[in-house]
Amino acid sequence: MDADMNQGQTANQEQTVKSIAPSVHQTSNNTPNMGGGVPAVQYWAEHTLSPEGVKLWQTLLHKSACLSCAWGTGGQKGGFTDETGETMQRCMKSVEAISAEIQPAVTQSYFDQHPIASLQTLTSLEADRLGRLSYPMILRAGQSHYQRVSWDEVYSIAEAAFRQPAERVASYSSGRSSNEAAYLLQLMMRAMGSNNLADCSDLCHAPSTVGLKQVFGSGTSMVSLENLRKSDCVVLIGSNAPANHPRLMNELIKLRDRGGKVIVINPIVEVGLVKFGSPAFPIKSLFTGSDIASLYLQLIPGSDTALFTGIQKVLIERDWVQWDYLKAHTEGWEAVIEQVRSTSWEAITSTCGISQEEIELTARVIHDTQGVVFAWAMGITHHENGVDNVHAIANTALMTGNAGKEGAGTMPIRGHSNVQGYGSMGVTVRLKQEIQQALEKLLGRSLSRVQGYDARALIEAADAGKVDTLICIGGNLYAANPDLNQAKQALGKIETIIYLATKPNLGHFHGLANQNTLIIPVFNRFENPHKTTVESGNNFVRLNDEGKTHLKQADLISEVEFLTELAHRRLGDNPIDWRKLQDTQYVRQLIAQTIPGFEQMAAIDQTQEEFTIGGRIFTTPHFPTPSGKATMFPTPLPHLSLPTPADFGRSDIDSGIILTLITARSYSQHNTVVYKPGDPYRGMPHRNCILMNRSDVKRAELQEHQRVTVQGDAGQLEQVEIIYGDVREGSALMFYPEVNVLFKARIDKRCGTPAYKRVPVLVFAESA
Ligand SMILES: Nc1nc2c(c(=O)[nH]1)N[C@H]1C(S)=C(S)[C@@H](COP(=O)(O)OP(=O)(O)OC[C@H]3O[C@@H](n4cnc5c(=O)[nH]c(N)nc54)[C@H](O)[C@@H]3O)O[C@H]1N2
Ligand SMILES: Nc1nc2c(c(=O)[nH]1)N[C@H]1C(S)=C(S)[C@@H](COP(=O)(O)OP(=O)(O)OC[C@H]3O[C@@H](n4cnc5c(=O)[nH]c(N)nc54)[C@H](O)[C@@H]3O)O[C@H]1N2
Ligand code: SF4
Ligand SMILES: [Mo]
Repeated sequence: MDADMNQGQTANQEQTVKSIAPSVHQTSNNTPNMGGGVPAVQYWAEHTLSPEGVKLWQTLLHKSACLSCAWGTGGQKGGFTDETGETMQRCMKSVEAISAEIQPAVTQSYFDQHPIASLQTLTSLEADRLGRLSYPMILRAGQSHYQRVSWDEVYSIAEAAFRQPAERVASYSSGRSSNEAAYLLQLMMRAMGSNNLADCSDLCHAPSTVGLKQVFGSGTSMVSLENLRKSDCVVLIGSNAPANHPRLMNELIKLRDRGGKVIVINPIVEVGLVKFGSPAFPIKSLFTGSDIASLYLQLIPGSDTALFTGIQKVLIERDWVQWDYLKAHTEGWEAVIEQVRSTSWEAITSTCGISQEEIELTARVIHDTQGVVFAWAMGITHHENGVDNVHAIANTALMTGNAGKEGAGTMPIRGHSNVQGYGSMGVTVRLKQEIQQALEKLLGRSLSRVQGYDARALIEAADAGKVDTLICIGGNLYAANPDLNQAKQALGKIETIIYLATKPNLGHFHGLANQNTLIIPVFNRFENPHKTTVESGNNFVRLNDEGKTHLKQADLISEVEFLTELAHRRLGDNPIDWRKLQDTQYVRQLIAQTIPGFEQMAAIDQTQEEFTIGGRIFTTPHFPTPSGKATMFPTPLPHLSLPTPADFGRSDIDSGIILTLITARSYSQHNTVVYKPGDPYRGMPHRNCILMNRSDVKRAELQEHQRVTVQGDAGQLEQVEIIYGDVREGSALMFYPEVNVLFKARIDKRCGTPAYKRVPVLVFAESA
């Protein structure tokens, strides 16, 4: 095709593309007409100019990675730089996270005066606002209050607890802490003979890790930030990046500026994905906003596999498949092509709710662009068929030759700021063989081959009375799980739970052990007395400088010190000299020695050179699989049926509606920790709201602002206010963690991740 023709076609196509890009609907009187914008800067200004401002600025400038998301801003080149050295890269989410960490300490008299029954009435926001934890505490069986406890007693309880049989001890972790703490945690657990290393990633991107590993032999993003900047199309699937990865929005703005396209796939029209006002471009973007989506596909939740099968069907029908690439660089493609061919258009469009015409247009945009990056988050992974979703995306990338070249590839957008580092360090129930062998060499004996518990399996095992001891390095295992009542009951059967945390959260008050619940207050990333490292979602390792805490007379400990001391007491000094590892330099030496791709860690203390992990970024189509080729897997279409009122045991009600509930984050929370009650960008004034499509509300004979009951298969929430939103008909949105009381866990069995984004609920009027 000659260049002119090509250009003509692109211009026409741009028009059509625009026609299905949404304009911003004012779904509620007060919703802003773009994401980001002035409120984000106002928040910045209010906080940085307030009395806490000095401390906040010191922290922002501290040479350490941002605490919040895995986009990974900050580090040795200063708090504001990304890995390419570009500055002005800290968003208000970072300020939000720091503000919470620089609160004063909760006083001892507070815990002396408030029994556990009173602490259990606190909301997530109230628990976080209590302030920082500053001394070790214990809640003993039969007692009503958390009490201060000496370090001697802490260690003697912990040591005894870890003398239980190895299969009855477990850990859970959340990727806020360092690579060094992660490495020590798994080394200690494995040295004790336990593989029970549950991690928040089990509830998050495990389907990406499992799915990508099967296809490409590597479970992380294959796209570097530099490569993202060379792409001319980003397909953004199931991500609310304006709230959860704000600096990614700058990349999308730059992409649109250079003539690239953004295809958004999401059942909800998120205002910031239509238009985003970025403080990084004050003149161009902040006040008027920049267009983000060129094409917005508002599909039925849980149907992404069907949509991608449709895109692949167009590629086959129009002969747009890169056959030479497929034959040379992939295996298993025949079965995938056959499956797509034999799937009818009717099945595809009725499953995903997107017309054939729209799917054809989408395929054309992907076909017409040079480098396509497929990026996704929880909208893809939080499903019973999460791994299929990931396979379907990877298949599309492979059929169009968009894997293993510059400016293209598959890019899971990771969650917590060091969640990926936790996986790399071996905190996983799917340990890589190379690491296993290296650890065996280090420990001088073979490791247990018993399958460990992932986060869901841990809850089930605890509920079945099979766990005696649990150590939690951060996180909130209680509130992050589906079915809060089950989570509480399960944790309540564990004899000893040790929580290492910076701030109190709901888990510390509801996730109580049968005998002893210990809370160990720890330094956060910018306070640690030693250097640490973390890994961003783009596979970039950052070095964090030592720091100091603002808390006066606090009795904090570093995660590294606690773990090494516990390991020393429990395991002695042979073959690992645990106390020597309190100096994190030595931990980095072990990491360099045993974790593939981390060889440069050996010199980082001398060079201070942050680095991209070896063997992860692919710019040529050779992958770390036995054959060097990618493996393709057929992806069956999901059967998306809904229950009936009778299934909820509610044949008594004659009004109401059954909806597919998406459970997600508001614009002002970090996972289970709520920073502000409402969500202005979705017009939701408080947390007990349900965002519904106007026509569903009418169909159910309900009204906006009416208070309703929302019932799932595990529980119900009452007095929930209906808010109109641009949600796909038949679905709705509510906020986690509160909503976790509603439903039981349905998981993708290949990775254990719960279907948080497709929860069947019955919504009905209170009077019914
Ligand atoms: N400020 C802030 N930043 C964070 C976090 C935070 O809580 N606050 N959490 C961190 C963590 S751990 C994570 S995992 C990430 C989470 O980042 P996201 O994945 O962006 O978070 P969610 O709020 O779960 O939003 C999921 C999006 O997927 C869409 N979606 C729901 N169902 C489907 C579906 O079936 N298909 C498609 N295509 N889309 C769907 C929803 O409408 C929503 O826009 O953010 C990280 N960053
Ligand atoms: N319904 C529903 N449920 C979900 C989700 C959803 O979308 N919907 N999302 C899931 C996802 S993606 C995830 S990742 C999980 C999140 O689950 P978790 O990671 O378990 O939970 P967080 O709320 O991130 O944990 C926050 C706590 O970590 C502690 N903390 C913070 N910084 C540090 C530190 O430096 N060191 C230590 N030791 N502790 C620290 C603080 O005490 C804070 O209260 O939730 C999952 N649950
Ligand atoms: S995008 Fe993520 S890593 Fe970057 S400043 Fe914002 S919260 Fe921090
Ligand atoms: Mo996550």
